[in-house]
Amino acid sequence: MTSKYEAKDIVVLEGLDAVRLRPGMYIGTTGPKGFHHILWEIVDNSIDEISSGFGSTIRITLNQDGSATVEDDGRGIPVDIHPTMKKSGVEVVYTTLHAGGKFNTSNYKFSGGLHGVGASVTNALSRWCDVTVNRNGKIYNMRFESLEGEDGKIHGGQVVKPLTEIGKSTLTGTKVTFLPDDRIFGNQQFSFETIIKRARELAFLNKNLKIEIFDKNTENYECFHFEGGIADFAKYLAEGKNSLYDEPIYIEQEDNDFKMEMALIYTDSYTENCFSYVNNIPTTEGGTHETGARSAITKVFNDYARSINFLKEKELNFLGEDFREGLTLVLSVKMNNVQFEGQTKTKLGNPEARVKVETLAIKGLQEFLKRKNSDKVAGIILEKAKGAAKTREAAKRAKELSRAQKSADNFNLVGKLAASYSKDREKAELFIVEGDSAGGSAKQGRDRSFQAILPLRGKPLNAEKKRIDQVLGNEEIRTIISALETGIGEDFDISSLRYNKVIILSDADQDGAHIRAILLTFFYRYMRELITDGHVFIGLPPLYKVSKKGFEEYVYSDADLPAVTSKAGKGYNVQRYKGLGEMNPDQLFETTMDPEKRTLLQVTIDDAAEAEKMVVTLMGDDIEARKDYISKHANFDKIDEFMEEYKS
Ligand code: 28F
Repeated sequence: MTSKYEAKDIVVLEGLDAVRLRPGMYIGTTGPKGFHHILWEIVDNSIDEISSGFGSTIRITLNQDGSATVEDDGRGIPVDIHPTMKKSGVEVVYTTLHAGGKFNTSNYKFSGGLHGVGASVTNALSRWCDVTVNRNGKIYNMRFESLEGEDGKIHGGQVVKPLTEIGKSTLTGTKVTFLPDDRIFGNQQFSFETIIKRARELAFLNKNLKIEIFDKNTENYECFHFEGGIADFAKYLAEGKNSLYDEPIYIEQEDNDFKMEMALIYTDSYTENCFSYVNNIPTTEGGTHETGARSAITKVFNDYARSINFLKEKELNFLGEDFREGLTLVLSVKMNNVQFEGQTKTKLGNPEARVKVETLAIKGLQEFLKRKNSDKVAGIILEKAKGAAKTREAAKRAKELSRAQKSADNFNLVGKLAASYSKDREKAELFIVEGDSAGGSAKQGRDRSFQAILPLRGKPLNAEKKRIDQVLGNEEIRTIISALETGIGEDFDISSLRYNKVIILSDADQDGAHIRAILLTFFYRYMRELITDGHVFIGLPPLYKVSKKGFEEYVYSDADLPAVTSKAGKGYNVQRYKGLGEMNPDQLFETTMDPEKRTLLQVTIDDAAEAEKMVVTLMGDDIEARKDYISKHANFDKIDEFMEEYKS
C-alpha cells in the first residue's frame, strides 16, 4: 500500500455512455438489485478507505427526494490534478470507468464490488451526483448531471460544476449524494430493510467499521458496529441453537497481499452452516477458499487428537464431514484478481486461494490450540467429531447389514417362523410371541391358513439405547425384520409388508411389559409407518379362568373378576395365568388369537412429538424421568393400560 496518492496513478479504460447504453452489463439488472447496487458502489469506496486504516464511520442517509447520501471520515478523495488526464482525482473517480486503485493494486490492497466498476457507474446512472471532499484543511465540491446533449441523447455524469473550494475544515472525508435516474430505474425507492441487511453484514465483515443508516422519510435509524467482527457474526448465526462453547474460535492471518479471517463455533445441531466471503462479497456457492478452510480444520484437529492420544494409534483419522457436523463457519478472505465461477458467479475459482487459506488457517488454528484454555474447546470439538464419526460408521454398517440381511436372514428365519399358508396379505397376521413354550402353543393352536407365529427367545435389545448397527446386529430384531419383509429405516417400504396385523403377545407381567415396550420402541424408531398405518396390535391374554361344572369363563382384568365369580355362583374355581405358557394350544387360541373372541389393542400415535418424547423417556437412561413420565402421561393412545403395567 502506498500512503501517498497521485492522480496519475488512475488508469483509464472506458467512457460513461457505455454504461447508460447497457446498464445490465455493469450492474447486472436495472431492477431493485441494480438500483441498490449503485448505492453499494459508493459505500464500497468508503469501506476500501476505512479498511486501509483511514477513518471509521460510514453514514448512509435516505433523503426525502429519493436520493441517498453516503459519508465517510477517511482522507477524502484526492483533489490534485492528474498530470496527463488534466483532471482532479474526484473527477477521474466519478467520470472514468474502471478508475480507481481497484485495478491498480498499488493504492488499495484489495478491490471490492461485484462488478468492480466503481463510483463512475453510479454517476452515469444518476440524475445528478454531488461530491464533497474535506481534505487539506479545505472543503471541495463538485457536481455531475445526466443531461441531454446536442445529439438528442442523454449523456450520463456530465460535470456541471467543476471541483471548487467552498470552505475550510479541519476534518477529512468524502460525502456523496446521488439521485438514481428514473429514466433507467423507473420510480423505485431505496429499501431501508434491504440496506440494513447488507450494512449489518458489512459491519460484521469489517470489524473496524461503524455504519449508520438513517431514513429521513420514516426517521428509522440503525447503527452497526461489531468489535468482534466475524466472530460476532458466527455468534449471531448460531443464535437459537445451542452452542457447545461460548466464544467462537477466531483466527486472522495475512500473507503479503492475501488476508483471511475465520470464525468457528459448534452447536448441537447436525448440519453445517458456512458463510464465506471474498472482498466482502458473499460466495454462496463456496469455492477454493472454503475447501482450504475445511481441510485445515480437518488436519489441525486430527493432528491435535493424535497428539493428546484422543485418537489412539490404531484408530482412523476423523473425516472432514465429522468436523462439519454442527459447525457454524464464517470465512472472509481479501485478495486480488478474483475469479468468480459457478451458476450464479458466486463461487471462488482461484486455485491459489485454496492453498493460501489452508496454510494460513492451519497456522491460525495451531496458534489457537497453543493458547491457554483452548484444550477445553478443542476437547468439545473432538467429542462432537467422535459422535459424528460414530453415527457415520453406524449408518454405513446399517446400510450394509440391511442389504446383506435381505438374503441372509431368510435362512435365519427357517425353523423360527411358522408361516401361514395363505398369501393373502390383507388377512395375514403375525404373532410375535414371548418365549418358546408360548410360541409352541401358539404354533399348534393357531389358524394356519392366515396366522404366522414368531417366537422370541429372551429379550430383544432396547432399541432406544443402541445405535442402529447394534439394533440390527441383534438376532431377535433381525428375525422380526426378515419376517415383516419391509426393510427398515431409510429402506423401509410399507408396501412390502407381509402381514396386515402384527400382534405382540407377551405375558401380563413386568417382563412382558418390557418386551412390549422394546418392540414398540423399535417399530417407532425404525418402522414408524407400521404404527401410524395401524398395523401394530397388542394381544390381551386372560388373567384368570373361572370354572365349575358346566361353567367356564376367561377374565381379562382384575376389575372384571368379581362379576364373573358371582355369575358362576357357589363352588367355582379360579385359575390364575401367570404366563402365556400356562395355557394349552386350544386355550391360547380361544382366549387370545381367535378373531371372533380375542381382544386386541391397536397401537396408535396421537402426537408424534409427544410419542417421541415418551419413547425417549421410557426407554432412555433417566430412570427418575421415566417414572415421572409414566405416572403423568402415557400416550401411545390405547396402550395406556400397558404403560400402567410398565409402571409397576
Ligand atoms: C462517500 C464515498 O468514496 N471515499 C473515498 C478515498 C480516499 C482516497 C481515494 C477515495 C486511489 C487511486 C483511486 C486519499 N488519499 N466515499 C469515498 N475515500 N479514494 S474514495 O483515492 C482514490 C483512489 O485511485 C485516497 C490517498 N490515497 C487515497
